[in-house]
Amino acid sequence: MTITMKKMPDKPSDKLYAKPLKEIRQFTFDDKVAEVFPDMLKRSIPGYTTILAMISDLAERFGQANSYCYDLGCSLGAASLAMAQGLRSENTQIIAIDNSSAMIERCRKTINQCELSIPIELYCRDLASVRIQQASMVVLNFTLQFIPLEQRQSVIENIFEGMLPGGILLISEKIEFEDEHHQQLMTELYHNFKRANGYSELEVAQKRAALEKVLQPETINVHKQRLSSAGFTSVDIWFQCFTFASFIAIKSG
Ligand code: GEK
Repeated sequence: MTITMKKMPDKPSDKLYAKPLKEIRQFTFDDKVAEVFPDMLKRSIPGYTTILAMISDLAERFGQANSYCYDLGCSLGAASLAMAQGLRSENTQIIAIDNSSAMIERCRKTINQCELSIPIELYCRDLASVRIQQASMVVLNFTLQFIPLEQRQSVIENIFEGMLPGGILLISEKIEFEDEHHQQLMTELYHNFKRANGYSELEVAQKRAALEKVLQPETINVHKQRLSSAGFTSVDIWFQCFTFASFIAIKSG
């Protein structure tokens, strides 16, 4: 499906951590973050645009007729729009969920500006409270990392239960490594990537401190084991760069 925007919105650049802050508050998805979010993600997540393109391709391949496609932690709806672009199946609906009202409000405005032939329903909810049903595709694009560790297994099990046979789950995450030397090298390369994208040393350090208790990365093995133990049969990584990875898991048909 081709999506046409009635008017391209302005995209302000992320300067949230550019000045020295007296106190570094815990990172939240408030209005200030939502305003600069597209710029923030593009400059902070290696491969973000590639991952969105893959979400579109996978939606075309895995979308089933009479099913739902979920975007959990949708922020401004980038993954929902990518799915809408790829989907070809009949009577498919996208359900996009985020617990930040700042994100959902802006997401709604963006979606209203697009001419879509596939409906996108938006809900401001905690994704852990949503019962997944009849899903042919579920996307957790950099969202699980913000869910408390003790809830992650049940979130994945709930997704598995609600998926149709042959359905696909895509999870992108910040990851950590068991080997501390590799961890250090990947972190340094990632910080170089951020500096190359115009973030200063101060911005990198302050953002890192703000995210420290909020974003909890896990190892590749922990992710794979969780997905397998929930029942997914085909589980692997399709994208990896520095401290970021994207997994796909399929519920066998
Ligand atoms: C993208 N997927 O552009 N319930 C619902 N939403 C949540 C929860 C929760 N419990 N916890 C966090 N969020 C998007 C990018 S951003 C990734 C996702 C990042 C939401 C949170 O409000 C935010 O909008 C999103 O998850 C994570 O493809 O900022 O690194």
